[in-house]
Amino acid sequence: MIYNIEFETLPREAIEAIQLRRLKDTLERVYATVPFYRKKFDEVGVRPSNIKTLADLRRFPFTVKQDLRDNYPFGMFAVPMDNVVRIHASSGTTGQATVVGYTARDIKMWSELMARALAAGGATRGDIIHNAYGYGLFTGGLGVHYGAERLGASVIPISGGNTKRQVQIMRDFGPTILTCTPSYALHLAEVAEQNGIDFSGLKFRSGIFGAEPWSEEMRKEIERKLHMHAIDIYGLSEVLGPGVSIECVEAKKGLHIAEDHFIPEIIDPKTGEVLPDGEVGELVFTSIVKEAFPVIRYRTRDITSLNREPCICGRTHVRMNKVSGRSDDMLIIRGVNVFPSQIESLLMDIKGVEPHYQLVVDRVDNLDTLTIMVEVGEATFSDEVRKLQDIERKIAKNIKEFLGVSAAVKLAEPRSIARSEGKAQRIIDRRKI
Ligand code: DLL
Repeated sequence: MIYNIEFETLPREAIEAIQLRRLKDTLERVYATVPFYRKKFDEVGVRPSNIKTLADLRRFPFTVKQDLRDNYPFGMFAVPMDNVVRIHASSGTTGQATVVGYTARDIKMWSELMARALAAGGATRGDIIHNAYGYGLFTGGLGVHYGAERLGASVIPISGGNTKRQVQIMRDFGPTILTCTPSYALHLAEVAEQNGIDFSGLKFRSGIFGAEPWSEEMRKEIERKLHMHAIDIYGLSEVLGPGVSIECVEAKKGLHIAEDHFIPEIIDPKTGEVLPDGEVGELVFTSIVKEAFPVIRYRTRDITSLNREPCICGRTHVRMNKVSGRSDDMLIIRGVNVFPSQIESLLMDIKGVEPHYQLVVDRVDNLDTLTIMVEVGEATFSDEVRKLQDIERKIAKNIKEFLGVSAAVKLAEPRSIARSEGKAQRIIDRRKI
């Protein structure tokens, strides 16, 4: 079902006319209200009034995650705090988190986009939605929740964790739509099996899975084990949260980007040059409706390509292909975004620990695991075992506290971690997705 038939099936010229009008408004607004954008535009000598066609957007500078961090927490908000009704943050509880805000109107439009997304994934108002995305600063839980209510469906706000109970609720409440990360979906299937529950006997029709990369092979496995359509949903806090783009259940081939709200571009991550449709590069978004936290040419670091072929579902919005990776070293561990540099700075805070470490990421029983191998100095290494264990515990505690991920920490002998001649190979990602 198409939730907003008028806007989701607009002819190309109409989409572009809306985009141009909304882009001009947004640029005027950020120039007037966000000192960061005013300074950046002035530096390269562009003015909002320079926008005559959509192609003129290319003259404007990119925005990157570091800019958000430099303006932590609220420096890039385009409205007074009086008008902000919700705050989310992408990850980390240190000063490194990126913080985003929403006005009441932003929440309304996000709900609309999530209602569209759920409908594209096969949901209708008669559905019961089992929402196992985390509720909290992460945008997944509340984003889906508001969309589900907007659609008129019944939402079970179960959030993440307590998997055995989730499985019981699935059996007892008979939900028809599942929303969670794809890896958690597979974990749910396993726990269900251990508890004698077969997904084929449950009522699910579609699962709407995202927040981390996943492959076509994983889609097949989920569909086979969970007996439902597996639909890809994409988004990021800086741009909105979930609902930026979604696959349609009819085609399951590429994610329709809500083009009346966001202008996508694909760039060469090295040169910043805009690439033609179909070429693979880094996805960049400009938001053209949001009030509290508009972003201009935000570099997502996600690698994909755009497809403008007409889709069998009737939606006219451009499709992005499944995200294949990132142009930076960000890891997504159980839905939490973690940069190796954040781990490094926590390690370096601990006395006796050396700057030689490796992060091993794996997937055990469909759940991500993180093991941190880190060297200690000679003096520390010859200490009692108990002292070494204390250090391991302290590191694990800090990582959990500041980054929100659980890690197994293994101290290694001095000089035991391979040295490299070029870039250090700090990340070993064994997950097969
Ligand atoms: O993950 C928003 C979201 C919640 C999307 C629920 C979908 C479902 P962040 O925590 O800010 O926001 O992380 C954003 O996650 O830049 C991608 O690298 C990655 N990501 C999100 N969805 C997908 C996806 C939410 N479908 C970062 N495929 C993004 C691949 C994804 N990567």
